[in-house]
Amino acid sequence: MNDQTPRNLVIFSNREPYIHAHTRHGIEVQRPASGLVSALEPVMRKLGGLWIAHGSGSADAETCDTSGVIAVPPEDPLYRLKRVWLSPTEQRQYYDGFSNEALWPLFHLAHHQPIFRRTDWDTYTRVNERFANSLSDAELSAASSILVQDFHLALVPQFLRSRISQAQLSSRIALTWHIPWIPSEIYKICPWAKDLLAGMLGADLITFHTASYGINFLESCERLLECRIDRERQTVTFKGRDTKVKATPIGIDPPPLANKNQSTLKGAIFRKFGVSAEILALGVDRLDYTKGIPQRLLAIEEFLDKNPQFLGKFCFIQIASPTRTEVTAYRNFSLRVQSETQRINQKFKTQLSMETSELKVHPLLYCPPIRLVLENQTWESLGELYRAADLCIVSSLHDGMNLVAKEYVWAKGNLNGALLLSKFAGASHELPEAFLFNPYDQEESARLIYTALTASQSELRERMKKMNHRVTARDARAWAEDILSSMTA
Ligand code: GDG
Repeated sequence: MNDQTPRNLVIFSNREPYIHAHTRHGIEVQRPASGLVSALEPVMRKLGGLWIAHGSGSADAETCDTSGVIAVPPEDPLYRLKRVWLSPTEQRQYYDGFSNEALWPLFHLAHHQPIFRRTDWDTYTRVNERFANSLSDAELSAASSILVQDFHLALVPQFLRSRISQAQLSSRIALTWHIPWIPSEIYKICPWAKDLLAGMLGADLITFHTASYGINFLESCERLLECRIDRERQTVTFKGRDTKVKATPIGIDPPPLANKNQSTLKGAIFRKFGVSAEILALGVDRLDYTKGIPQRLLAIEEFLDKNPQFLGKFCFIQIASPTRTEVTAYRNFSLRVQSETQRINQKFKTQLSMETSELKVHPLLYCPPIRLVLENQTWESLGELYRAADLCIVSSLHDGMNLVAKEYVWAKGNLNGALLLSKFAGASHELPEAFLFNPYDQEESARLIYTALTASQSELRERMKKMNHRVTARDARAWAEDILSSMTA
């Protein structure tokens, strides 16, 4: 073991915490917009160690040594990042294919048929093995805790396990699952359902964001594998080894926000996005079909149809950051959201200009009720939007947790605002004081927008206070430390 070998923590994730990219100004370091990275980075900074991830930046290879290692954070190195290289075909089959076209729709009940290709599965298996083997023998024997992140790397625990057993090491492995786990009747349509479970059970601990996902997982193991389930201890015994299953909801730890006045902020935001209104409603999502954006737009349309007194006063800004643009379903989804927005905005414009309309708004003063922003925002800009918004709508059709709900509550601090939150987002278990709704029920969703906008200030304050207390009490660091301590318990 040399000085550079980490003594303790190793993290595996698909996404890297620092990306080096060629830009007009030379090589720049970028931080990805990822809840997972922001939850684990503070822990890695504190404990030091090794983070293994896919080297995805255009200048990644030039900025690290011959074994793919670079010390980070670049300005003040505290741990090592080791990059795993993938060919364009591997990236297409392992990431776009099996991860995003098969597992993602499979685990989100959002009515998108998963696409299972044998070539994608084979590459997924090979890439998972490559990730596991990128940890050298010396690094493996020095690692006491290994944290494997999410569904892209479900087989890594099994590949590591065989090396750990052979070398008779005491390293412990946790797999943290960030998306839902579905009932076994649906899960078993995956042609490699058993292999995936066996891969995961190489871990000592598997965490989910809610207890119900853990229950579904135990049931999948029971139905598909020859194993023993102990529901009291929440363990699966498979091939003579125990894996503990635990609900460990992820928390957030965003950077601080400048303390600006809410109405000044709102004015600045309306100017920035070229809209004018009194009420600011907000949506922030990756442009993903699981987030229920079209359902949200239709609910807003029905709300305005039924409550035309809000026309001209209400503006909904949807931040929709482009994501997985290599996947056809995502490109089609983006077009659908754009055309739905145009249709709704045009409909109300036409309605207002009709002679019979009771609401006389001069065409030059007409402000479309929906502003769709298809660009990634800085954290500062997001924080300001959260703080200024009177209403934040999270309408996921299914979501492991949903950090946007927590970020809105966190950014509000002691200010008032209303959170409309899907019952099918994991966050709804921790935030029952939100206005909870079924995003498939358009009538209920529209009614709830009205209810939230007309609720008394004292009701909003009560609800927000309770949620804010819970979100700030259990941050990202608490989540990671909970996992680390459960691994050794
Ligand atoms: C997966 C699970 C689970 C969004 N747009 C911008 C931006 N974001 C940030 C948000 C938030 C994150 O991205 C999105 O997190 P979510 O939790 O909402 O959703 P997923 O990306 O699907 O995450 C999810 C999560 O893993 C963690 O376990 O909660 O259920 O699906 O932090 O703020 N950030 C910036 N600019 C943007 O335009 N900077």
